[in-house]
Amino acid sequence: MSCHKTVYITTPIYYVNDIAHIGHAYTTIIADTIARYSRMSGLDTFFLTGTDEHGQKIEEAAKTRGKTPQAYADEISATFKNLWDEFGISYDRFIRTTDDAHKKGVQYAFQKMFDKGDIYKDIYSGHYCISCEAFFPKSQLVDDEFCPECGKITSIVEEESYFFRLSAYQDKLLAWYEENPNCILPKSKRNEVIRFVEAGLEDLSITRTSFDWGVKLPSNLNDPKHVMYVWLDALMNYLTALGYGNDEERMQYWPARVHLIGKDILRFHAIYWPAFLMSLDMPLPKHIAAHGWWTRDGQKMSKSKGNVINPKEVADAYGLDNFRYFMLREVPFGGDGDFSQKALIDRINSDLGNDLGNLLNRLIGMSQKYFDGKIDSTNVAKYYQAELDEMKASIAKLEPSLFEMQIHRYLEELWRPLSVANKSIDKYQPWVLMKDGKDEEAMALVALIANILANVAIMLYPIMPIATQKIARALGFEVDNNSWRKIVKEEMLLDTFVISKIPPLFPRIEEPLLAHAKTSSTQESDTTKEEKEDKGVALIGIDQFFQTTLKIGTVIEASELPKSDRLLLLQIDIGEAKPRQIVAGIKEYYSPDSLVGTQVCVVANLKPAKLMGTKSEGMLLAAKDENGLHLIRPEAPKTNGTFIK
Ligand code: ME8
Repeated sequence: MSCHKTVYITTPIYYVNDIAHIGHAYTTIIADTIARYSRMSGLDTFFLTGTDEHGQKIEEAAKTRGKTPQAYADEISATFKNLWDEFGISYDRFIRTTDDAHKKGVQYAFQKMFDKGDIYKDIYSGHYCISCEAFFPKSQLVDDEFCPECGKITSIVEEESYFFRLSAYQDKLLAWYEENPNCILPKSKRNEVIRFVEAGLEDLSITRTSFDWGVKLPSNLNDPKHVMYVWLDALMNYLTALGYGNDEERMQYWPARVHLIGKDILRFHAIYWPAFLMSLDMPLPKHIAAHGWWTRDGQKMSKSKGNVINPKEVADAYGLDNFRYFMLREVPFGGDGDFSQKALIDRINSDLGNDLGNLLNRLIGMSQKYFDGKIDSTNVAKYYQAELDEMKASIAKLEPSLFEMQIHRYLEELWRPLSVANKSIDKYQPWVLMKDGKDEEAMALVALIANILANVAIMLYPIMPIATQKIARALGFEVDNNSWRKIVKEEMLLDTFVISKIPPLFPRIEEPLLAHAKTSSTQESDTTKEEKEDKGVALIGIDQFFQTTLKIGTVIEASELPKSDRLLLLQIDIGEAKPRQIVAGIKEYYSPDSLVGTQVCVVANLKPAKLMGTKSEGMLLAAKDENGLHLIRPEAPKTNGTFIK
């Protein structure tokens, strides 16, 4: 990390098309963790989050709820802000793209790019995915019409549009990636971006005329029918939040130390954003860090899929700090993680309860029993230098891993001193030392444990701010810049101190506390408690069922997929212009010939996938038990393309 005096940390600004789920909480908690560490270590820190409120997706979401986009955005934006407040997220500013100052700043930037000659007017004709709010050239579409990101059908747009000369920035972008090996984290993601840019960039359409809900162009362009492309509007928030194009009050925080995002929006941040910044002659962010997805049963959790888990429900049941620890410890940054209550409970009982909580309880017990709670560290180094050194070596490794987003490593490393402490108690047995009259040595051991816990409490504070403050207070100090500097930076031991008794911090959890950790905003409100608890199976609303499009089709061609023992390649007429190609794992049960001419049930809106290198555009319904696998078929012939309800 380069040495900046200020640290600017951002989360994505979240769309207001529905309330937050644990994916959003994850990004925000990582950002909060870094902001807290940064402040604790004395750096001048600015942490930004907020909501992204314009665009076609929001306009449509508001319309279906019979609200104006502004009223709808106000409502949902408040739910995000309230959630972060309840979670104690330490943001310095919550920006909304409907703020006047933001809109002014975006117009200012547009004008600057226009004056520079980077914006021109033309006709856009091509495909647009409303769900991703993204244009895709035909070459990237799946099957000429489906979105390569989310698999939904794209709409064809042909309208007058202003374009940003993205193509002119291709070489400069490649040079930036080249010269800044850590600009995109994790590094594997940087390679993906480089390959994408090397394949060639097309100019980017940055205005729309077919709807209204967006920032208007600067008035002197005199083109009132255009609104700005939502991603141009949204990305600019990182600058306008600092006063760009207005009072410039907080511009000293630019460039950002890190833009934290999920991998779904890497392209916008790693390609468009630096290109816009180059056009504006602004310095580029130090890091764009893209984490993986939280999945549910292997599927990306998303508002549109309706398979989301409500972070508040989890935090209320299991404790906010425990939830924060779990999310950051469970998944290596950049990787995907499947949410399960079992994994959460294991982390709480084992890492927090056994390793940390019990250690604190043992310390409290020993210090009360042998020394009336009064401890001093005078002789720690005399008896336990090796243990102290081991602890210091671990603590010294932590800071760099945090800023490189290796937070799971950070936590892994932070647990080593705990293990040193737990092992030391078992090895040196303070009760034996006391019995043998070695009080000084026993005191030093208890003080060693207390000092290890003090270091761990400080370094764990950014992740678990509540519990660690309790640990620190039990040891007689507060976690703050002062204690961080003395204990962590200057490696000083605690002086004479009194250990006070506190109730156990991590009581053991025996079984899942949530009947099913699931709440999606709108559908869930109709679900009764009894329904929720029904056999522990996640119940869905009718809307969710209808998110799956099921159709009747007829197999018109079938063949074996070369080199596969399991797969058949089928062409199925489901009443569309072209047959669907489906790769199905039914070779053991059906010969290709026996299938041709028969009817099947097809999942028709599944995101296309590749199986053994062959594209598959759907799935067949089948049932398998001890009598083998059988396809599900209509009882009587049905017209191809008939919907199954
Ligand atoms: O993309 N797992 O907003 P958004 C992990 N408005 N993180 C997830 C997740 C999941 N399953 N689902 C969402 C937008 N996220 C734009 C951003 S920024 C200038 C504009 C998190 O509401 C993750 O951080 O769709 C992801 O990048 C973000 O939410 C997308 O939020």
